[in-house]
Amino acid sequence: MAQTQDNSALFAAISKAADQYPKPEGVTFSYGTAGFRTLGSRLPSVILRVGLLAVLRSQRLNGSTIGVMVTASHNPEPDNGVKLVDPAGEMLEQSWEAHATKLANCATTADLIAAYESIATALRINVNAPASVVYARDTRPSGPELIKALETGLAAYGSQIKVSDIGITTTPVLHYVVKATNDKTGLYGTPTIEGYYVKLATAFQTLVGNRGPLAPLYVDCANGVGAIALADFQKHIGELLPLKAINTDLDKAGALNYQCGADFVKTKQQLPPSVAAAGYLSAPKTHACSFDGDADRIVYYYLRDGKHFRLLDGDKIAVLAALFIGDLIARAGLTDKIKLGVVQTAYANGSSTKFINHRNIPVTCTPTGVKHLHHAALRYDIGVYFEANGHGTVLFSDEVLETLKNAEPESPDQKNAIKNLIALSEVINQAVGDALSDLLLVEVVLAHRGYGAEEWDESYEDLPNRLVKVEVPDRSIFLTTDAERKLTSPAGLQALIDEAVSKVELGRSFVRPSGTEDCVRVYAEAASSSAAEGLAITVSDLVKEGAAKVAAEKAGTVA
Ligand code: 16G
Ligand code: MG
Repeated sequence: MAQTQDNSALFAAISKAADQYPKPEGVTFSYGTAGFRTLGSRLPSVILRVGLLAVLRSQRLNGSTIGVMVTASHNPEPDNGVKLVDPAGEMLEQSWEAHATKLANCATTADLIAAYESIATALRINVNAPASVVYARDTRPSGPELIKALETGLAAYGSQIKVSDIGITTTPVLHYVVKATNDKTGLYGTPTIEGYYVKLATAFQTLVGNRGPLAPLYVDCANGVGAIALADFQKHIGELLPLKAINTDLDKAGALNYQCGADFVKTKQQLPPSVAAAGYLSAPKTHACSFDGDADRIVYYYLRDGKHFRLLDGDKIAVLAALFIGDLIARAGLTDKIKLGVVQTAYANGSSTKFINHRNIPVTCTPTGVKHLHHAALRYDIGVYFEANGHGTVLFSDEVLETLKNAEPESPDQKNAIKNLIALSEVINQAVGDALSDLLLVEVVLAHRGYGAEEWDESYEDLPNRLVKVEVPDRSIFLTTDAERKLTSPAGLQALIDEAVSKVELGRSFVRPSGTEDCVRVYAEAASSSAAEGLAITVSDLVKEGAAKVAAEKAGTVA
């Protein structure tokens, strides 16, 4: 009886909060690959409701801290978004995405309360239990208003829950803070932004050893929150690695991700105009990198012979990291004990996969999206995962860390290799892909190898490739299998694609519906640029015809 009364007080408070942020009419929200993402002005009600779900999730997990990140990553400035972070610093468990979508789409406050109650009942959650939520946002202008909506929702619980605002920071820092907060051993690191910098800086100093100071590095911050992280981090490493930040304008309207950042560089395959104009890369042996708007993605590049743009994307980073770690494992005498593997998606360039396989490192292919790669990487003792677009990290299992800490080295070289492997596990963000942490990883490997970007680039040559966006009446008819490499629907389309691919030297092509945009994506690669282009066009045409056929059939049925 008492319980029911308590609930009604809580639901009245939640209703009062939700009434202030009604759902906009005519919009259907969906918790996609990386949370909710759309125009920031549409999102206040969604953010409030995501806050409510964060509380439920925390209660379900015995009060573990859940993270809420308000960001739209590389999207244009007017967009915003929100995603939830699970206790180990991972993306929200997939089965909960449907709950998020459900709450976000309730038309009225009464519907919202009913949906909230039904989730709580189905999952046996005591809605009066304690909970803990930590949140952050990037630099988008719509951020403060959205955080206000989040706080309004969370305030409905009063002192029943613990709420912590860590302010404006990068997505990976929020993931770190969530993981560190929930780490009962206290070994992962201090659960603050400062704790993150200290952890990375300490491990980086160990890894650089007497190789420093390293050459200055130009970093395009996409006019986003990475600029803040970079400046703060610099204070912790002094001149050991001078970080020359470019595109750091956080106040200029429309500047975020505009003609700069990792997504621009990867999709346009060119330098950001700001970098080109400043001539940073014309000096020999200089390379640069770009973060995306929330600093969880990074790509590198340089000018070959001072002229030709060369991209060093997530695939190249994966190769650099995997080979280096493989060598350290061998030097540590632990080849039999530690299983190293690489995780990629179908977008990984075929040459990279072949190159890694030739070095006897197993490769797993998963569907697109960090959560898929992350879970597959957990199956290795040390799992290197990267999407070609620059999202990625390296995961060390608890058992490996134990093995390393208890190893009894038989030589100074073994001891050194073990020390470096442990430091790598600390410099690399174990929760999620992290541009800053990946940057440190790359610079460490280059310093150890004595490589510049040219030597790194020599590992393998990318096969020419094309990525095409195809607009179709209904992308939901495109269903995939085999880690998105094959279509199962529309019926018969895959056979036609296979036939087109078989006619092209080193041809490979696949089709998948986008998880973030209303389109279907076609990827094609081949031995030559013109063949890749031709294959992409052929497959795009097949997709359009297939989609039109299904639409016509449906129209026929209805008629
Ligand atoms: C999201 C994913 C990214 C993926 C991209 C694919 C996260 C954090 N982000 O941005 O990993 O590459 O979606 O977009 O998972 P698409 O489905 O539109 O091709
Ligand atoms: Mg991002």
